[in-house]
Amino acid sequence: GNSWDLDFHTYDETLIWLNNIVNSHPTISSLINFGSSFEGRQMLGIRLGLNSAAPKFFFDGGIHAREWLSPATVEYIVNQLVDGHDRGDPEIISLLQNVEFHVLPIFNVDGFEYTWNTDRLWRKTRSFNQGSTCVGTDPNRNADAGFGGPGTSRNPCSDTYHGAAPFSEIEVANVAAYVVNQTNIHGYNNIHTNAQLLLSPYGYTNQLPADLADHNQIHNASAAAIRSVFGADYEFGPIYSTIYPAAGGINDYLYDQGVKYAVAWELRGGSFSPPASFIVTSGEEIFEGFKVFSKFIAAEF
Ligand code: 0X9
Ligand code: ZN
Repeated sequence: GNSWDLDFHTYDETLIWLNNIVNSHPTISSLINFGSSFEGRQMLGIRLGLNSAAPKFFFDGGIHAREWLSPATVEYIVNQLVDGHDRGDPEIISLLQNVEFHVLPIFNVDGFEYTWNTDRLWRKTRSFNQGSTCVGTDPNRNADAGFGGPGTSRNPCSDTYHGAAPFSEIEVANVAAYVVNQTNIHGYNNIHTNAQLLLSPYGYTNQLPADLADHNQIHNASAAAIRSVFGADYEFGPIYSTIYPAAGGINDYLYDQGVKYAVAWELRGGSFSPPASFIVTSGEEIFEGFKVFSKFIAAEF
């Protein structure tokens, strides 16, 4: 493993880490600037691949500020892809030739910073709400996918507050616009902790998506690969029936915009603040599932 993966890292450290990778690997990577957050922080990500004509797969971590294992696991995956390339691992080289990865390690940058300096269990964004002293919107209830529907709150003080309007949160609008403006993008994974589930559309309705059978197939294969590492059981299925109704999810929005495999994975954890030793454990098992998921995309598109 990489020494980066032995600890959780701040927003500032993560910017340096991204810049270091791109500076030392200009042929396989470049920076992605998704725009600025509500408080003016840069939302910085990385593109990784050897073939810009390959189907694209976007994944992000840290949409919920307190879910620190999520950015850490996303960063573990990036390190595995970079290190695998550097040592000439044929499986990783082939992956980088057949899929182009677009990655945003920390989605909710303002909330994440707030968990480091003020409130470890903060979840939402840090935007202001008119007529309320409560701060923040749940970015995972804010997309234009059944907005305001089941599993959302209209109370700005709630942790599942849907926000004033679809895409009122600049961070959610930035990510949605970025993905929608890509061509040939077929995978999107919005990575959370800690329910240990592989979730697929929909969260806003109990109606089943047209691609349910393919979603179940890719997740069944991913879950088997994850299980092969430490025996952990990750169940899978539509958000609505597998965890609970939750409208306004960005994965649902992107699915309805045509991204066929627009999913949300819930990592292991048991809490929102597991010890740093969980990073390598989570990373090792999730990377196996992630490779299987990526290979399905490479094979189909
Ligand atoms: O409630 C949520 O947003 C997710 N659980 S969490 O504990 N990480 O907050 C589950 C909902 C997943 N739904 C979508 N991605 N749409
Ligand atoms: Zn979450």
